[in-house]
Amino acid sequence: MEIGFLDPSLAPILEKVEAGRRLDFEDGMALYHSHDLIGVGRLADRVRRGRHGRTAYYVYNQHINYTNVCRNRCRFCAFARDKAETGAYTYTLDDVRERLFSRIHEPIREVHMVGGVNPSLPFSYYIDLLKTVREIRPHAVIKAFTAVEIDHLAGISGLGLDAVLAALKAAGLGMIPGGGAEVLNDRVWSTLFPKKINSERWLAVMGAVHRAGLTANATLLYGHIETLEERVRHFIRLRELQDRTGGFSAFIPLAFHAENTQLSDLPPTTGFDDLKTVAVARLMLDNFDHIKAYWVMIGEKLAQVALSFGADDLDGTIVEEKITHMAGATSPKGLAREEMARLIACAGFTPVERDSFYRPVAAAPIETGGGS
Ligand code: V47
Repeated sequence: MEIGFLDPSLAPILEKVEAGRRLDFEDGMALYHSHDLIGVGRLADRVRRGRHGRTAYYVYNQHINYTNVCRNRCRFCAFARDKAETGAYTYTLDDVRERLFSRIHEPIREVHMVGGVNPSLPFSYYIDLLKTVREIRPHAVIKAFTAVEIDHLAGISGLGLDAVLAALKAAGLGMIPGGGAEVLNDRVWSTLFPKKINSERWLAVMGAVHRAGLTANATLLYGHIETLEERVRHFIRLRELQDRTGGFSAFIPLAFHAENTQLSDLPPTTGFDDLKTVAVARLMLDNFDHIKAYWVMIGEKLAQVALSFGADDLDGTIVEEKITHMAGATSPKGLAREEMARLIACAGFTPVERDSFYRPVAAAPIETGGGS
């Protein structure tokens, strides 16, 4: 099919895409600089359709943010608190049980569990957390602990990366979420999140995760102080690790929300940039299977449109999202399964409910909570 571009600089990129040739840094910049959003979107859609046809995925999931106490205090974060600060919380195992049981009759396939780097919690807490979820939700995949938390656990357990991952796996860890990468760049790291692991360490932890046989996602936090060059370099660094390990499953662009953060004077991302970033990610990350349009960040309406700009997944039902809503997100806190399917179908795609590994789910079993 012919693509008529308004921007002639996209034509050589189409040639590369059609020949299956890898896009380079300059191509990434040309895509970002182009005002032909529809042209960029059609390029991304071509690649998306080659991989996934008309399928668009979603997952029935539950988020649990077990603590907001965090010693890193990143400047872009509205979620974190110091231990003694108003609003600080840490769930006990009973709190976690209560949250899981409150939704026990729903066919939840994935429990997404992340929190702050809380120096008061012993390693045994994390193991017990995983065991608790596994006991109550034996059929769900536990996608938990970003590379930042894994690094912390390797330190406090004294086990190092490989052994800590083995211990977490044995306790029920099934997959690693993509958070904590932010922008894989030293300038952005030292300005916005200097107490957190840097880009080299994030990539090293993810390398260990993949070596341990765990799949992981990857993210980019965009729309703050980063430059377009830094975004494109971020994609290339992720792509290089993926070439070596093949361990990444999905990429999720995260649109920065400024409210209640130290960057609260920054404007929100635009719809143009949100769609462009989904499309550029699809085109640059040629070795990633899945690109998520995370509706929490960009709203469910734009996420639906993003399915035609390279995304093949809307993420999940969620129900109680905290990190972005504390930073002013106006999207709902959760979406019903029927609404996810409707958004996808109305955009001309076939909704497929999936598990964490993109296996289609037929009739998900209702858990009884470990035999009760
Ligand atoms: O690591 C923090 C980001 C991430 C803000 O792997 C913010 O399937 C916007 O990683 N504005 C957590 N973003 C979310 C995340 C995620 C979400 C959904 C699915 C998956 C997955 C991963 O949110 C953090 C950070 O990068 N974040 N503060 C903010 N103010």
